[in-house]
Amino acid sequence: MAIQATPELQRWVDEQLGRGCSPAEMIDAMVSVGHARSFAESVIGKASGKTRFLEVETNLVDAPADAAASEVPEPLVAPLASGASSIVVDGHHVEILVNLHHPRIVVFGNLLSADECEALIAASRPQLERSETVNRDSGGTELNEARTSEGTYFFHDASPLLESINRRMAQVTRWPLAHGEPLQILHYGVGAEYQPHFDYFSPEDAGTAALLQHGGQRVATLITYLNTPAAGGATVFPDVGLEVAPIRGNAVFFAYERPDPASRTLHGGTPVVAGEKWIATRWMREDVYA
Ligand code: PD2
Ligand code: ZN
Repeated sequence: MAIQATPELQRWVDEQLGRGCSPAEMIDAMVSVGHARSFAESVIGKASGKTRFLEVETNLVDAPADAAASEVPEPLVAPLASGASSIVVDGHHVEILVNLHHPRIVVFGNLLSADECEALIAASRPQLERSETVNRDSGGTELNEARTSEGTYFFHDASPLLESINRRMAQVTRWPLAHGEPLQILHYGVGAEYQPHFDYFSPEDAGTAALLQHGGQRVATLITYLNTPAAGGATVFPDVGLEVAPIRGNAVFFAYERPDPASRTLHGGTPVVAGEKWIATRWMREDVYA
């Protein structure tokens, strides 16, 4: 199969080459962020040779030739290998718990404080409604057995609390708030789940054209856990074999530069086994959401 470069890795290698980094330094840097040495040697060997052609892990499927890559958020992440494992945003310490490069997934600790989580839940409770999903044909919304939760949403300037949370989310994701959809709050009771899906709008669906009118494609998602369920409710990424524990204040970010399963961002919320689960989801668009 033809091997496809990831633009993110390509950019990084090109920058290092431009700065005059030696192949050995670049290989060591790649290994220090979790790449296999054999893979790093293959990538750098080719990049520093004549072809400058990059390989990615061979378990990536080919990107479709006709799908252009969108620019996606690259979150504010301290390089864990450097010893730093937290960032400070507006005076608030946010931890970097997981930093996966392919696909781009970051798990943050303490994105929101316990008080902020409680306040968001309290503001949401009186206005919860059964969650709907996007109808793939019309672009409208409908009830769906795959999403057995209830929810509500808040516009960016709904309250000083929302403004402060939104500002932090925009800083951590390094993506303008204006490109974000209103913050969605979801509440799951025992047995409720969100079956695996992609958050982008599928190019094959008749309703997608209408949805793209409002700021283009979705390019990234930030799911923040507002409480810690007594049991169950993990967010899972089946194509990567990753399970993220829902812990109050923590958040999982993932980006998808093409609306294609090759993004490997299939994800779902497993059933709540005991207690309840509350999350806040920010979906991010290519352009200003309006
Ligand atoms: O609640 C979750 O873990 C979950 C899983 C999949 C949330 C979403 N998707 C979402 O809000 O897009
Ligand atoms: Zn989702």
